[in-house]
Amino acid sequence: MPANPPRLSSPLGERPRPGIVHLGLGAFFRAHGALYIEEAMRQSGGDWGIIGVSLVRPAQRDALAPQDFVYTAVELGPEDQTRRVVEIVRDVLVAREEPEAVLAAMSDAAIRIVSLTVTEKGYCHEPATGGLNRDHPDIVHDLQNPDEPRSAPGFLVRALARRRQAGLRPFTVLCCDNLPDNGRMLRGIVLELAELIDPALRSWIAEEGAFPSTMVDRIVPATKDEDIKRLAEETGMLDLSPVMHEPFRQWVIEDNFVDGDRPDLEAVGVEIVKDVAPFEHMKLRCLNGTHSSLAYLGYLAGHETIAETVADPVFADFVTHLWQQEIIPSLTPPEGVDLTAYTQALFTRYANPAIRHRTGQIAMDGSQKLPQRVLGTISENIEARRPSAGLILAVAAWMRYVGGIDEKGAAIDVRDPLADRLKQLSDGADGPDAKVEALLSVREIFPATLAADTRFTGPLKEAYAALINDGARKCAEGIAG
Ligand code: CS2
Repeated sequence: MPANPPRLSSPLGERPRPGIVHLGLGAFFRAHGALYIEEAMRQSGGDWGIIGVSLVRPAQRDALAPQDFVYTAVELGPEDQTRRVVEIVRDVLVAREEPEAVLAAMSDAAIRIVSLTVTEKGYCHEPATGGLNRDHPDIVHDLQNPDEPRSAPGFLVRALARRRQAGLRPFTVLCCDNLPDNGRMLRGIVLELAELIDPALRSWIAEEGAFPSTMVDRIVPATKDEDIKRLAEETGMLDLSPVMHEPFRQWVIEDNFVDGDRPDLEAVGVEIVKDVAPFEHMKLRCLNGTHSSLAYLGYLAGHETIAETVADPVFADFVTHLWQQEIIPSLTPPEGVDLTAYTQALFTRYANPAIRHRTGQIAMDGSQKLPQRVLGTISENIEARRPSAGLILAVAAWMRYVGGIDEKGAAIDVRDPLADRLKQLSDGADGPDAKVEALLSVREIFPATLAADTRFTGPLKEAYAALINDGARKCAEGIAG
């Protein structure tokens, strides 16, 4: 790389006027929604520039501000790559530093959509039920300090209250996280919080607001220092916040916007549909369910990335078994979709060697992910007397993972909002069966009926014991072989 490459900056003077506030401006949205929205504006016009918000950390703003908020999106195919400079982001605010500026932006009449990628844990909900967790420290804080919120639901409710007071229309709330019925779930959370503040506000949001459900899909591993360095070498410009993504992308959105006001997304391949549920189930179970399964088992088996994991024939067979025997039979496909072809294409996406998606990254926040990715499929399979041994093995691998020690005796850096509690439960129990029982008692993750069902707990205990004795690779081989 040249000694001091110049900083990337906006090549065009003119930039789009904002129409969207996005909460949680991480790599995923910058490599997915932001690109679609920019393309839709280029194609059909409209003022849909994006004001990004980081809820807590300033890193994203600090990296993007000196480069006029433009960044490079690098598409990594198995053989070649393409680059594009993205200019749709106009500003980045850090909510923890300036909550008032965020509320002011969200209450501006020009803003018609507030979209979110705050990750599963950002909704302050109970993963097992989807309802608001009223004891969440950020929710407790937001009820006491409504004008200085911390949580995403707190910002939504306060900004909607201000709009109502100002006689403005509500914005459309566009949830883009991997949660089941994500729009409906977020609507429930927002209404519950609004009710605690002002029942009239709740009614207004319920009547006038819109919370379309969405299915989002693109594999976007966290950007690494080596990506930044390589890009600077290739372009001669320094971009401190590029995003690396696979070629594939899909966005399915329920046709439900306040006053129908939105970018012309169909023009650029977004599917606007009546019912997102079949797409969402397909993606959460086929992609995210196997991603998490491969992440825990692959990590324990010593594989660093998903591509490395599926390059191991044992795990290639294992994931194929999961799709064919355990997941596809649980699904009703969206009209016109062939699930076998869909999962074959998924395998090719996982195997893309240019995408270095770390198993440790996907393993994060398992307590928030397991219910919708894996446990729902297991429950339905048990009721329908279909096989579930592979998914149950994945749950056992998660239990082993959150115990914090890998197969070689090294410590695992477990990142999860419940990490301390999970470790205490595991450490405090004596022997494999007791550890499984202890972790099954976490109601935020395991519904009481499933945790008491011996058709689940029996095989789970066996799988956990086998993982301790034989290791993840051998256990996965036992399932698919
Ligand atoms: C992954 C997802 O990190 C994870 O938990 O499973 O981010 C996944 O890559 C995306 O949902 C793909 O669309």
